[in-house]
Amino acid sequence: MERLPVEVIRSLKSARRCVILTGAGVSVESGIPTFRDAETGLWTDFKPEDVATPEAFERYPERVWGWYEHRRRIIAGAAPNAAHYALARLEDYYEEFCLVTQNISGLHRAAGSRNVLELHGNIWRTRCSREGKIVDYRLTIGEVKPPRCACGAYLRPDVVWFGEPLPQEELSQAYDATARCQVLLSIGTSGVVQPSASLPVLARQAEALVIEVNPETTSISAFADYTIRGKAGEIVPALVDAVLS
Ligand code: BV8
Repeated sequence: MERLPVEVIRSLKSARRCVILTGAGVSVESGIPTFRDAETGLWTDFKPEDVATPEAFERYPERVWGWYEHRRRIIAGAAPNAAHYALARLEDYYEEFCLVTQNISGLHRAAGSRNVLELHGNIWRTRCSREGKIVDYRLTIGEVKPPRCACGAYLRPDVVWFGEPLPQEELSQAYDATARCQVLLSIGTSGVVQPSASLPVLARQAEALVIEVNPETTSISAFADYTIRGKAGEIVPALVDAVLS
């Protein structure tokens, strides 16, 4: 594992307000494929516009529901990894701490993180595609036809598809926390999807220190003061241990 820059530890230790941004890469060590890693990415078989849009659900409800079923099955077999648990340990160190995630698996909360903003929703929540209300539907893994709401419309995963707005409350809390933070740690995101990918830029503009943990270079790397190349499951626990020691 790459040596952790002393300045990174010093800055994380001295900061009082911290924002974490996570993407699919933080869950790789939990066995959940990322979206864009070519050989394993979930999109390998589909293009985002094929399955993660309201139009796709309108045209092929069973294909879209089936794809989320497939992902629920993968996530149901996954547990939080050392990176998730380390971030949960870090939360109480700061006066202000906000974990902003693009992931829909719920693994951060399962690991004990409390102040989590799910910008793209949650795969375990289901809502009526017509009324928009959350429906307490007992999901059975393997069901390939989307169930129907009492109103007759299809139920859908309560996630944010391309072309759909992000949840206003979570997004404005994420912007506020980012504007106030002294350090933003971006973990396991390619920085492709907007508006989530703009948070490191906003943090930089707010003169916060931006640190990236990712095995690859991403579009966020250009805005990062420090890029730590490596796996979240190894780097993040080492970072947190150093901060809390
Ligand atoms: C909106 C659904 C407006 C749930 C997802 C501005 C500029 C350009 C485009 C746009 C823009 N504004 C809007 C857009 C369009 C679009 C967009 O961003 N398109 C992109 C493709 C260009 N954005 C939207 O449509 C958003 N909506 O802005 O609406 C609006 C306003 C009002 C009214 C109407 C409309 C909605 C975006 C949300 C889309 N939904 N998911 C689901 O099925 O999951 S996005 C999807 O991508 C997931 O949520 C995922 O989390 C997210 C981001 O991907 P990453 O998490 O970064 O995953 P990725 O595979 O890309 O990268 C993984 C990384 O991990 C890699 O870097 C890899 O190196 C690294 N890694 C690998 N192994 C490890 C690791 N890191 C650490 N450790 C390891 N071991």
